[in-house]
Amino acid sequence: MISATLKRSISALKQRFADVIPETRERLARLRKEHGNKVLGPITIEQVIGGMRGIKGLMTETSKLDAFKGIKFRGLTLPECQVRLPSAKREPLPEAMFYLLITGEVPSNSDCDILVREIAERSETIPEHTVRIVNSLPQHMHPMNQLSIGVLSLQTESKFVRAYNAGVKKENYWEYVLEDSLDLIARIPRIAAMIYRNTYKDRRLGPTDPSLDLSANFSKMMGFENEHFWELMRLYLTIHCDHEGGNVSAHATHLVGSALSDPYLAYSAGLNGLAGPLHGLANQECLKFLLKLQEKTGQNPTEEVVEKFVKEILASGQVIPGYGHAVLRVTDPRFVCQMEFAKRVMPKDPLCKLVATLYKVVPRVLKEAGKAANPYPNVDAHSGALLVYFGMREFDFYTVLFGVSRAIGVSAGLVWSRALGLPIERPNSLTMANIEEYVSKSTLA
Ligand code: AMX
Repeated sequence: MISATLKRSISALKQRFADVIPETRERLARLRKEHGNKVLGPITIEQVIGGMRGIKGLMTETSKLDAFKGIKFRGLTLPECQVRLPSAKREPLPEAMFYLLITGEVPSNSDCDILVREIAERSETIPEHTVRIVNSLPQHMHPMNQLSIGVLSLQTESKFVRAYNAGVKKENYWEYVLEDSLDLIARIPRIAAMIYRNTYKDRRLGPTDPSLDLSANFSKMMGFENEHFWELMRLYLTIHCDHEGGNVSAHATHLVGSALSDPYLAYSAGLNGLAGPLHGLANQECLKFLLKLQEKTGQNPTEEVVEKFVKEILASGQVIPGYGHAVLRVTDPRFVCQMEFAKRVMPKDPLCKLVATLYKVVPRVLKEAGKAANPYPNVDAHSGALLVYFGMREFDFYTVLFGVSRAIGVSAGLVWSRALGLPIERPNSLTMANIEEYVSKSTLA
Protein backbone atom coordinates (compact mmCIF):
# COMPACT_ATOMS: atom_id res chain seq x y z
CA MET A 1 0.00 0.00 0.00
CA ILE A 2 1.23 3.49 -0.81
CA SER A 3 1.28 5.72 2.28
CA ALA A 4 -0.43 9.11 2.48
CA THR A 5 2.95 10.90 2.46
CA LEU A 6 3.99 9.08 -0.66
CA LYS A 7 0.65 9.77 -2.34
CA ARG A 8 1.38 13.46 -1.81
CA SER A 9 4.87 13.06 -3.23
CA ILE A 10 3.60 11.24 -6.33
CA SER A 11 1.21 14.06 -6.98
CA ALA A 12 4.11 16.50 -6.43
CA LEU A 13 6.17 14.83 -9.18
CA LYS A 14 3.12 14.63 -11.42
CA GLN A 15 2.33 18.26 -10.67
CA ARG A 16 5.86 19.37 -11.64
CA PHE A 17 5.55 17.44 -14.89
CA ALA A 18 2.02 18.72 -15.50
CA ASP A 19 3.38 22.27 -15.13
CA VAL A 20 5.86 21.84 -17.98
CA ILE A 21 3.48 20.06 -20.38
CA PRO A 22 1.31 22.98 -21.61
CA GLU A 23 4.24 25.11 -22.71
CA THR A 24 5.88 22.15 -24.46
CA ARG A 25 2.60 21.27 -26.19
CA GLU A 26 2.33 24.87 -27.40
CA ARG A 27 5.91 24.82 -28.72
CA LEU A 28 5.16 21.61 -30.62
CA ALA A 29 1.89 22.95 -32.07
CA ARG A 30 3.69 26.12 -33.22
CA LEU A 31 6.50 24.09 -34.77
CA ARG A 32 4.03 21.93 -36.70
CA LYS A 33 1.88 24.85 -37.82
CA GLU A 34 4.62 27.28 -38.82
CA HIS A 35 7.36 24.92 -39.99
CA GLY A 36 5.68 21.54 -40.61
CA ASN A 37 6.48 21.64 -44.34
CA LYS A 38 10.17 22.47 -43.97
CA VAL A 39 12.68 19.83 -45.09
CA LEU A 40 15.09 18.57 -42.39
CA GLY A 41 17.51 16.91 -44.80
CA PRO A 42 17.83 14.66 -47.83
CA ILE A 43 17.40 10.89 -47.65
CA THR A 44 19.69 8.84 -49.85
CA ILE A 45 18.99 5.37 -51.18
CA GLU A 46 22.06 4.19 -49.24
CA GLN A 47 20.40 5.37 -46.00
CA VAL A 48 17.13 3.61 -46.85
CA ILE A 49 19.01 0.36 -47.44
CA GLY A 50 21.59 0.96 -44.72
CA GLY A 51 19.50 0.83 -41.55
CA MET A 52 18.23 4.46 -41.83
CA ARG A 53 21.65 5.56 -40.52
CA GLY A 54 21.71 9.32 -39.94
CA ILE A 55 18.11 9.95 -41.10
CA LYS A 56 16.45 12.52 -38.85
CA GLY A 57 13.16 10.71 -38.35
CA LEU A 58 12.28 10.74 -34.64
CA MET A 59 11.60 13.31 -31.94
CA THR A 60 12.92 12.32 -28.49
CA GLU A 61 12.82 14.84 -25.65
CA THR A 62 14.91 13.09 -23.00
CA SER A 63 18.44 13.03 -24.45
CA LYS A 64 20.54 13.80 -27.52
CA LEU A 65 23.72 12.08 -28.64
CA ASP A 66 26.48 14.41 -29.81
CA ALA A 67 29.04 12.59 -31.99
CA PHE A 68 31.91 14.45 -30.29
CA LYS A 69 30.66 15.20 -26.77
CA GLY A 70 28.70 12.01 -26.15
CA ILE A 71 25.27 11.75 -24.64
CA LYS A 72 23.55 14.86 -23.29
CA PHE A 73 20.72 14.29 -20.86
CA ARG A 74 18.40 17.28 -21.13
CA GLY A 75 21.38 19.29 -22.35
CA LEU A 76 23.75 18.10 -19.60
CA THR A 77 26.84 16.05 -20.49
CA LEU A 78 27.62 12.97 -18.43
CA PRO A 79 30.40 14.70 -16.41
CA GLU A 80 27.95 17.56 -15.70
CA CYS A 81 25.34 15.05 -14.51
CA GLN A 82 27.96 13.43 -12.27
CA VAL A 83 28.57 16.78 -10.60
CA ARG A 84 25.01 18.10 -10.48
CA LEU A 85 22.68 15.16 -9.82
CA PRO A 86 22.00 14.24 -6.18
CA SER A 87 23.98 11.24 -4.92
CA ALA A 88 23.97 8.85 -1.97
CA LYS A 89 27.76 9.07 -1.62
CA ARG A 90 29.53 10.20 -4.79
CA GLU A 91 27.92 8.65 -7.87
CA PRO A 92 24.64 10.11 -9.21
CA LEU A 93 21.39 8.39 -8.29
CA PRO A 94 19.46 6.87 -11.22
CA GLU A 95 16.25 8.09 -9.56
CA ALA A 96 17.61 11.65 -9.93
CA MET A 97 18.27 10.94 -13.60
CA PHE A 98 14.63 9.86 -14.08
CA TYR A 99 13.50 13.14 -12.51
CA LEU A 100 15.80 15.07 -14.86
CA LEU A 101 14.62 13.18 -17.95
CA ILE A 102 10.96 13.65 -17.08
CA THR A 103 10.90 17.28 -15.92
CA GLY A 104 14.00 18.67 -17.65
CA GLU A 105 15.21 19.91 -14.24
CA VAL A 106 17.90 18.73 -11.83
CA PRO A 107 16.00 17.70 -8.70
CA SER A 108 16.79 19.22 -5.33
CA ASN A 109 18.09 16.75 -2.76
CA SER A 110 14.71 16.66 -1.04
CA ASP A 111 12.74 16.15 -4.31
CA CYS A 112 15.15 13.36 -5.20
CA ASP A 113 14.79 11.81 -1.78
CA ILE A 114 10.99 11.78 -2.12
CA LEU A 115 11.29 9.99 -5.46
CA VAL A 116 13.79 7.50 -4.00
CA ARG A 117 11.32 6.67 -1.21
CA GLU A 118 8.42 6.41 -3.65
CA ILE A 119 10.27 3.99 -5.92
CA ALA A 120 11.43 1.97 -2.88
CA GLU A 121 7.83 1.65 -1.72
CA ARG A 122 6.57 0.64 -5.17
CA SER A 123 9.32 -1.98 -5.44
CA GLU A 124 8.14 -3.91 -2.42
CA THR A 125 5.43 -5.88 -4.18
CA ILE A 126 5.31 -7.66 -7.48
CA PRO A 127 2.38 -9.82 -8.60
CA GLU A 128 2.29 -13.43 -7.36
CA HIS A 129 2.01 -14.72 -10.91
CA THR A 130 5.20 -12.85 -11.92
CA VAL A 131 7.07 -14.61 -9.11
CA ARG A 132 5.65 -17.97 -10.22
CA ILE A 133 6.39 -17.35 -13.91
CA VAL A 134 9.98 -16.18 -13.35
CA ASN A 135 10.66 -19.02 -10.91
CA SER A 136 9.36 -21.57 -13.41
CA LEU A 137 11.70 -20.55 -16.25
CA PRO A 138 14.42 -23.04 -17.20
CA GLN A 139 17.83 -22.26 -15.75
CA HIS A 140 19.45 -22.53 -19.18
CA MET A 141 17.17 -19.86 -20.70
CA HIS A 142 19.20 -16.70 -21.44
CA PRO A 143 18.69 -14.16 -18.63
CA MET A 144 17.54 -11.53 -21.16
CA ASN A 145 14.71 -13.81 -22.35
CA GLN A 146 13.76 -14.31 -18.71
CA LEU A 147 13.73 -10.55 -18.13
CA SER A 148 11.56 -9.89 -21.16
CA ILE A 149 9.05 -12.55 -20.02
CA GLY A 150 9.10 -11.17 -16.46
CA VAL A 151 8.39 -7.63 -17.65
CA LEU A 152 5.60 -8.82 -19.93
CA SER A 153 4.00 -10.69 -17.02
CA LEU A 154 3.75 -7.39 -15.07
CA GLN A 155 1.39 -6.09 -17.76
CA THR A 156 -1.66 -7.38 -15.87
CA GLU A 157 -1.08 -4.45 -13.47
CA SER A 158 -1.09 -1.74 -16.14
CA LYS A 159 -2.90 1.35 -14.89
CA PHE A 160 -2.82 2.77 -18.41
CA VAL A 161 -4.76 -0.22 -19.76
CA ARG A 162 -7.39 0.16 -17.03
CA ALA A 163 -7.70 3.90 -17.66
CA TYR A 164 -7.82 3.45 -21.45
CA ASN A 165 -10.58 0.85 -21.15
CA ALA A 166 -12.49 3.20 -18.86
CA GLY A 167 -12.33 5.87 -21.59
CA VAL A 168 -9.80 8.33 -20.17
CA LYS A 169 -9.16 11.38 -22.37
CA LYS A 170 -6.15 11.32 -24.69
CA GLU A 171 -4.67 14.44 -23.08
CA ASN A 172 -4.50 12.56 -19.76
CA TYR A 173 -2.88 9.34 -21.05
CA TRP A 174 0.51 10.48 -19.75
CA GLU A 175 -0.63 10.30 -16.10
CA TYR A 176 -1.22 6.56 -16.34
CA VAL A 177 1.88 5.94 -18.46
CA LEU A 178 3.86 7.76 -15.76
CA GLU A 179 2.25 5.53 -13.10
CA ASP A 180 3.13 2.39 -15.08
CA SER A 181 6.65 3.69 -15.69
CA LEU A 182 7.30 4.30 -12.00
CA ASP A 183 5.99 0.80 -11.20
CA LEU A 184 8.13 -0.71 -13.95
CA ILE A 185 11.32 1.10 -12.86
CA ALA A 186 10.68 0.10 -9.24
CA ARG A 187 9.90 -3.55 -9.95
CA ILE A 188 12.31 -4.51 -12.71
CA PRO A 189 15.31 -4.74 -10.29
CA ARG A 190 13.47 -7.37 -8.23
CA ILE A 191 12.75 -9.46 -11.34
CA ALA A 192 16.39 -9.09 -12.46
CA ALA A 193 17.65 -10.12 -9.01
CA MET A 194 15.35 -13.18 -9.06
CA ILE A 195 16.81 -14.15 -12.43
CA TYR A 196 20.35 -13.77 -11.04
CA ARG A 197 19.68 -15.83 -7.92
CA ASN A 198 17.70 -18.50 -9.84
CA THR A 199 20.20 -18.89 -12.64
CA TYR A 200 23.48 -18.83 -10.74
CA LYS A 201 22.87 -19.00 -6.98
CA ASP A 202 20.51 -20.51 -4.40
CA ARG A 203 17.20 -19.08 -5.78
CA ARG A 204 16.77 -16.91 -2.65
CA LEU A 205 16.82 -13.07 -2.75
CA GLY A 206 18.97 -11.10 -0.32
CA PRO A 207 17.07 -8.87 2.14
CA THR A 208 16.16 -5.30 1.15
CA ASP A 209 16.25 -2.19 3.33
CA PRO A 210 13.39 0.28 2.72
CA SER A 211 15.61 3.18 3.78
CA LEU A 212 18.02 2.54 0.88
CA ASP A 213 17.86 3.56 -2.77
CA LEU A 214 17.06 1.41 -5.82
CA SER A 215 20.69 0.59 -6.69
CA ALA A 216 21.65 -0.45 -3.14
CA ASN A 217 18.56 -2.63 -2.77
CA PHE A 218 19.05 -4.15 -6.21
CA SER A 219 22.63 -5.04 -5.22
CA LYS A 220 21.47 -6.46 -1.88
CA MET A 221 18.78 -8.62 -3.51
CA MET A 222 21.43 -10.06 -5.84
CA GLY A 223 23.59 -10.74 -2.77
CA PHE A 224 26.19 -7.92 -3.03
CA GLU A 225 26.74 -6.20 0.31
CA ASN A 226 29.91 -4.29 -0.63
CA GLU A 227 29.07 -0.56 -0.62
CA HIS A 228 31.54 0.10 -3.46
CA PHE A 229 29.41 -2.28 -5.54
CA TRP A 230 26.31 -0.21 -4.64
CA GLU A 231 28.16 2.87 -5.90
CA LEU A 232 29.08 1.01 -9.08
CA MET A 233 25.39 0.11 -9.57
CA ARG A 234 24.39 3.78 -9.09
CA LEU A 235 26.88 4.78 -11.77
CA TYR A 236 26.00 1.84 -14.03
CA LEU A 237 22.23 2.39 -13.88
CA THR A 238 22.66 6.12 -14.48
CA ILE A 239 24.99 5.96 -17.46
CA HIS A 240 23.17 3.21 -19.39
CA CYS A 241 19.67 4.67 -19.05
CA ASP A 242 19.25 6.69 -22.24
CA HIS A 243 21.08 7.28 -25.53
CA GLU A 244 18.61 9.36 -27.59
CA GLY A 245 15.79 7.76 -29.58
CA GLY A 246 17.35 5.93 -32.54
CA ASN A 247 19.14 3.03 -30.82
CA VAL A 248 17.38 -0.33 -31.13
CA SER A 249 16.02 -0.62 -27.55
CA ALA A 250 14.75 2.97 -27.40
CA HIS A 251 13.32 2.90 -30.90
CA ALA A 252 11.62 -0.47 -30.42
CA THR A 253 10.04 0.76 -27.17
CA HIS A 254 8.89 3.99 -28.80
CA LEU A 255 7.53 2.18 -31.87
CA VAL A 256 5.49 -0.33 -29.88
CA GLY A 257 4.33 2.40 -27.47
CA SER A 258 3.15 4.48 -30.43
CA ALA A 259 0.40 1.88 -30.98
CA LEU A 260 -0.74 2.84 -27.44
CA SER A 261 0.62 -0.44 -26.15
CA ASP A 262 1.32 0.10 -22.44
CA PRO A 263 4.87 0.51 -21.03
CA TYR A 264 5.16 -3.20 -20.16
CA LEU A 265 4.36 -4.35 -23.71
CA ALA A 266 6.54 -1.61 -25.16
CA TYR A 267 9.56 -2.23 -22.94
CA SER A 268 9.42 -5.99 -23.31
CA ALA A 269 9.90 -5.34 -27.05
CA GLY A 270 12.74 -2.93 -26.27
CA LEU A 271 14.45 -5.59 -24.17
CA ASN A 272 14.29 -8.08 -27.04
CA GLY A 273 16.22 -5.57 -29.13
CA LEU A 274 18.69 -4.91 -26.33
CA ALA A 275 19.40 -8.66 -26.31
CA GLY A 276 21.07 -8.50 -29.75
CA PRO A 277 24.89 -8.86 -29.96
CA LEU A 278 25.36 -5.62 -31.90
CA HIS A 279 23.49 -3.72 -29.18
CA GLY A 280 23.22 -4.54 -25.46
CA LEU A 281 24.63 -8.04 -25.63
CA ALA A 282 28.01 -6.55 -26.60
CA ASN A 283 28.85 -6.15 -22.88
CA GLN A 284 28.90 -9.93 -22.37
CA GLU A 285 30.94 -10.34 -25.56
CA CYS A 286 33.47 -7.82 -24.21
CA LEU A 287 34.10 -9.76 -21.04
CA LYS A 288 34.43 -13.02 -22.97
CA PHE A 289 36.99 -11.26 -25.15
CA LEU A 290 38.93 -9.93 -22.12
CA LEU A 291 39.02 -13.34 -20.43
CA LYS A 292 40.15 -15.01 -23.65
CA LEU A 293 42.92 -12.43 -24.02
CA GLN A 294 43.97 -12.91 -20.39
CA GLU A 295 43.96 -16.69 -20.75
CA LYS A 296 46.13 -16.52 -23.84
CA THR A 297 48.56 -13.79 -22.82
CA GLY A 298 48.66 -13.87 -18.99
CA GLN A 299 47.69 -11.23 -16.41
CA ASN A 300 49.81 -8.27 -17.52
CA PRO A 301 50.61 -8.60 -21.24
CA THR A 302 52.70 -5.93 -22.96
CA GLU A 303 51.19 -3.63 -25.59
CA GLU A 304 52.99 -5.60 -28.31
CA VAL A 305 51.44 -8.88 -27.19
CA VAL A 306 47.97 -7.31 -26.99
CA GLU A 307 48.40 -5.77 -30.43
CA LYS A 308 49.27 -9.15 -31.93
CA PHE A 309 46.14 -10.71 -30.35
CA VAL A 310 43.87 -7.88 -31.58
CA LYS A 311 45.25 -8.16 -35.10
CA GLU A 312 44.63 -11.92 -35.10
CA ILE A 313 40.99 -11.35 -34.10
CA LEU A 314 40.54 -8.81 -36.89
CA ALA A 315 42.25 -11.08 -39.42
CA SER A 316 39.83 -13.88 -38.51
CA GLY A 317 36.95 -11.57 -39.55
CA GLN A 318 35.61 -10.85 -36.05
CA VAL A 319 34.92 -7.41 -34.56
CA ILE A 320 36.65 -6.10 -31.43
CA PRO A 321 33.75 -5.94 -28.97
CA GLY A 322 33.33 -2.67 -27.08
CA TYR A 323 34.91 -0.62 -29.86
CA GLY A 324 33.15 1.46 -32.51
CA HIS A 325 29.80 3.20 -32.52
CA ALA A 326 27.15 4.11 -35.06
CA VAL A 327 27.06 7.79 -33.98
CA LEU A 328 29.96 8.57 -31.61
CA ARG A 329 33.28 9.65 -33.11
CA VAL A 330 35.26 9.96 -29.87
CA THR A 331 35.84 7.81 -26.78
CA ASP A 332 32.45 7.28 -25.16
CA PRO A 333 32.22 9.42 -21.97
CA ARG A 334 30.45 6.42 -20.41
CA PHE A 335 33.70 4.48 -20.90
CA VAL A 336 35.72 7.35 -19.41
CA CYS A 337 33.70 7.57 -16.19
CA GLN A 338 33.98 3.79 -15.68
CA MET A 339 37.75 4.02 -16.19
CA GLU A 340 37.89 6.78 -13.58
CA PHE A 341 35.86 4.61 -11.18
CA ALA A 342 38.36 1.78 -11.73
CA LYS A 343 41.34 4.06 -11.07
CA ARG A 344 39.76 5.23 -7.82
CA VAL A 345 38.34 1.99 -6.42
CA MET A 346 40.49 -0.81 -7.88
CA PRO A 347 43.71 0.78 -9.18
CA LYS A 348 45.68 -2.47 -9.14
CA ASP A 349 43.08 -4.79 -10.66
CA PRO A 350 44.70 -6.77 -13.53
CA LEU A 351 41.52 -6.98 -15.65
CA CYS A 352 40.95 -3.20 -15.44
CA LYS A 353 44.63 -2.71 -16.32
CA LEU A 354 44.06 -4.93 -19.36
CA VAL A 355 41.13 -2.71 -20.37
CA ALA A 356 43.50 0.28 -20.11
CA THR A 357 46.14 -1.47 -22.25
CA LEU A 358 43.52 -2.29 -24.89
CA TYR A 359 42.53 1.37 -24.89
CA LYS A 360 46.12 2.24 -25.83
CA VAL A 361 46.29 -0.40 -28.57
CA VAL A 362 42.89 -0.94 -30.24
CA PRO A 363 42.19 2.59 -31.57
CA ARG A 364 45.59 2.59 -33.29
CA VAL A 365 45.01 -0.87 -34.82
CA LEU A 366 41.46 -0.07 -35.94
CA LYS A 367 42.66 3.20 -37.50
CA GLU A 368 45.36 1.31 -39.38
CA ALA A 369 42.81 -1.28 -40.56
CA GLY A 370 40.85 1.68 -41.92
CA LYS A 371 37.32 0.27 -41.78
CA ALA A 372 35.68 1.34 -38.52
CA ALA A 373 34.26 4.86 -38.64
CA ASN A 374 34.95 5.18 -34.91
CA PRO A 375 38.00 3.34 -33.54
CA TYR A 376 37.35 4.32 -29.91
CA PRO A 377 35.76 2.37 -27.02
CA ASN A 378 32.05 2.49 -26.22
CA VAL A 379 30.26 1.93 -22.89
CA ASP A 380 30.61 -1.86 -23.06
CA ALA A 381 34.41 -1.97 -23.20
CA HIS A 382 34.74 -1.44 -19.46
CA SER A 383 31.65 -2.53 -17.56
CA GLY A 384 32.45 -6.27 -17.36
CA ALA A 385 35.88 -5.75 -15.75
CA LEU A 386 34.30 -3.65 -12.97
CA LEU A 387 31.67 -6.29 -12.27
CA VAL A 388 34.18 -9.14 -12.19
CA TYR A 389 36.22 -7.25 -9.58
CA PHE A 390 33.25 -7.52 -7.19
CA GLY A 391 32.68 -11.19 -8.00
CA MET A 392 29.98 -10.97 -10.68
CA ARG A 393 31.58 -13.18 -13.29
CA GLU A 394 28.35 -14.45 -14.89
CA PHE A 395 28.74 -12.47 -18.10
CA ASP A 396 25.53 -13.63 -19.74
CA PHE A 397 23.73 -11.68 -17.00
CA TYR A 398 25.36 -8.35 -17.88
CA THR A 399 22.79 -7.26 -20.47
CA VAL A 400 20.10 -7.66 -17.78
CA LEU A 401 21.84 -4.89 -15.80
CA PHE A 402 21.73 -2.78 -18.96
CA GLY A 403 18.01 -3.61 -19.22
CA VAL A 404 17.29 -2.52 -15.65
CA SER A 405 18.90 0.81 -16.46
CA ARG A 406 17.42 1.39 -19.92
CA ALA A 407 13.90 1.10 -18.45
CA ILE A 408 14.51 4.52 -16.86
CA GLY A 409 15.26 6.39 -20.08
CA VAL A 410 12.80 4.76 -22.43
CA SER A 411 9.87 5.00 -20.04
CA ALA A 412 10.59 8.71 -19.56
CA GLY A 413 10.44 8.85 -23.39
CA LEU A 414 7.08 7.06 -23.41
CA VAL A 415 5.65 9.48 -20.84
CA TRP A 416 6.67 12.40 -23.05
CA SER A 417 5.30 10.76 -26.19
CA ARG A 418 1.88 10.44 -24.56
CA ALA A 419 2.06 13.95 -23.05
CA LEU A 420 2.71 15.37 -26.51
CA GLY A 421 0.12 13.11 -28.17
CA LEU A 422 2.65 11.74 -30.66
CA PRO A 423 0.94 9.55 -33.28
CA ILE A 424 1.36 5.92 -34.23
CA GLU A 425 4.59 5.38 -36.21
CA ARG A 426 4.03 4.41 -39.81
CA PRO A 427 6.95 5.16 -42.14
CA ASN A 428 6.72 4.33 -45.81
CA SER A 429 8.61 1.27 -47.04
CA LEU A 430 9.68 0.55 -50.60
CA THR A 431 10.34 -2.62 -52.52
CA MET A 432 13.65 -2.96 -54.35
CA ALA A 433 11.65 -2.71 -57.61
CA ASN A 434 10.17 0.62 -56.41
CA ILE A 435 13.67 1.99 -55.86
CA GLU A 436 14.94 0.65 -59.19
CA GLU A 437 11.98 2.23 -60.96
CA TYR A 438 12.62 5.55 -59.17
CA VAL A 439 16.31 5.42 -60.14
CA SER A 440 15.60 4.65 -63.80
CA LYS A 441 13.06 7.50 -64.03
CA SER A 442 15.42 9.99 -62.38
CA THR A 443 18.24 8.86 -64.71
CA LEU A 444 15.98 9.47 -67.73
CA ALA A 445 14.84 12.88 -66.48
N1 AMX B 1 36.01 -4.15 -34.76
C1 AMX B 1 36.22 -4.49 -36.04
N2 AMX B 1 35.59 -3.95 -37.07
C2 AMX B 1 34.73 -2.95 -36.80
C3 AMX B 1 34.48 -2.51 -35.49
C4 AMX B 1 35.15 -3.18 -34.44
N3 AMX B 1 34.92 -2.88 -33.17
N4 AMX B 1 33.55 -1.53 -35.53
C5 AMX B 1 33.25 -1.36 -36.83
N5 AMX B 1 33.95 -2.22 -37.59
C6 AMX B 1 33.81 -2.46 -39.02
C7 AMX B 1 32.36 -2.88 -39.29
O1 AMX B 1 32.18 -4.27 -39.03
C8 AMX B 1 32.20 -2.51 -40.73
O2 AMX B 1 32.79 -3.53 -41.53
P1 AMX B 1 32.07 -4.05 -42.88
O3 AMX B 1 32.03 -2.84 -43.77
O4 AMX B 1 32.97 -5.13 -43.36
O5 AMX B 1 30.70 -4.51 -42.47
C9 AMX B 1 33.05 -1.24 -40.86
O6 AMX B 1 33.94 -1.25 -39.74
C10 AMX B 1 32.23 0.03 -40.80
O7 AMX B 1 31.38 -0.01 -39.67
P2 AMX B 1 31.01 1.33 -38.90
O8 AMX B 1 30.28 2.22 -39.85
O9 AMX B 1 32.22 1.89 -38.24
O10 AMX B 1 30.09 0.80 -37.73
P3 AMX B 1 28.51 0.58 -37.72
O11 AMX B 1 27.86 1.90 -37.48
O12 AMX B 1 28.06 -0.20 -38.90
O13 AMX B 1 28.34 -0.36 -36.46
C11 AMX B 1 28.85 -1.08 -34.23
C12 AMX B 1 28.54 0.13 -35.14
C13 AMX B 1 28.84 -0.62 -32.79
C14 AMX B 1 27.74 -2.16 -34.43
C15 AMX B 1 30.25 -1.64 -34.62
O14 AMX B 1 31.22 -0.66 -34.36
C16 AMX B 1 30.58 -2.93 -33.91
O15 AMX B 1 30.21 -4.00 -34.38
N6 AMX B 1 31.28 -2.85 -32.74
C17 AMX B 1 31.56 -4.01 -31.93
C18 AMX B 1 30.30 -4.43 -31.16
C19 AMX B 1 29.97 -3.44 -30.06
O16 AMX B 1 30.84 -2.98 -29.32
N7 AMX B 1 28.67 -3.09 -29.94
C20 AMX B 1 28.21 -2.22 -28.84
C21 AMX B 1 27.66 -0.91 -29.34
C22 AMX B 1 27.14 -0.09 -28.17
C23 AMX B 1 25.84 -0.65 -27.66
O17 AMX B 1 24.82 -0.54 -28.32
N8 AMX B 1 25.84 -1.25 -26.52
